[in-house]
Amino acid sequence: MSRRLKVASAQLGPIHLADDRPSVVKRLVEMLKEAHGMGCRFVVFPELALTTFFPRYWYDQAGEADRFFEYEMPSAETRPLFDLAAKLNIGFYLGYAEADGEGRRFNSSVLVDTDGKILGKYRKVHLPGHADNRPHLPFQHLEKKYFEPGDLGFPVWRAFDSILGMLICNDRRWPEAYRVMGLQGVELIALGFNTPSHNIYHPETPHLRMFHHRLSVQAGAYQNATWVVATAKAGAEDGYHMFGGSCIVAPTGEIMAQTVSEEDEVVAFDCDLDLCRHYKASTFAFERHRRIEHYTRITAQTGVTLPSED
Ligand code: CDT
Repeated sequence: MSRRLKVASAQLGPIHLADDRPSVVKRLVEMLKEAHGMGCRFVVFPELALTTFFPRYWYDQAGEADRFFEYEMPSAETRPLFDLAAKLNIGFYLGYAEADGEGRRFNSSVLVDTDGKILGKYRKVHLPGHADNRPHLPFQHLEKKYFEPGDLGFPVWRAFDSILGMLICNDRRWPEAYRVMGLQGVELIALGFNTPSHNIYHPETPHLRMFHHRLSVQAGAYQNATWVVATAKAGAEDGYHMFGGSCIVAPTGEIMAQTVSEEDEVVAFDCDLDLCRHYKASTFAFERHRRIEHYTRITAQTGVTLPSED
């Protein structure tokens, strides 16, 4: 008998500055119910799923950005989602802005089990963007101002009869992130994202932006023999557009399900977890084929070291 896990990618349409937490949690609750109705046991919500993508805005007054952060998880406002999950016996991944109570702030996600209890937490490692004020840009990308890089590494958990890991948005463009989990036998990676349709640093067409998103998650899935469930927050938030393209990717690298809208939308797929084993035992049998003696640069340096010119 193969191991199967029916999962949902629960994409959110825009969340505007004026939208309050209870209205957002209501939308998440509706999608959790929909995923349950589809027979899913695990649902992946987006990155920063409780608020607008606030790092596009420069706030310089002390405390001005505090309202975007969660000070406990679950809180009174998010608890209905956790309670419903326990009632329906369904687990989920939820991205949110974390204030840890000791003055540190992270772009985080939690893994919630079918009893509504938090099983694990991940803090985004690869923070994109800048920390300084660049008011001349059409919008900003201030993750380096509002968050610290994650300090928890890339752990995996035994959950839902699988080995499960988490990533957040920009992490998906970094092969090292997948590989660290691949080396722990990961079988399903949950990943939420908010990706602006326009690159503020370098012109790119929306088509190319979507291509790079799919290229990254499909390559990460294939090269590590894992399922990847990538879920967007999409559409125009107060006029700032982000693309959709939420998808469920097989260990073959193929997209098995994807959203078609930029609204709240749930897509599901019944994942055969044993499909991972085939690739983990052949093309990507790490223990037989990896040559770590040649990989030292990967952990020894960040930037590029050019060869000498003489
Ligand atoms: N949220 C997030 O990480 N977004 C980035 C946009 C990078 S452009 C500065 C992404 O990789 O999709």
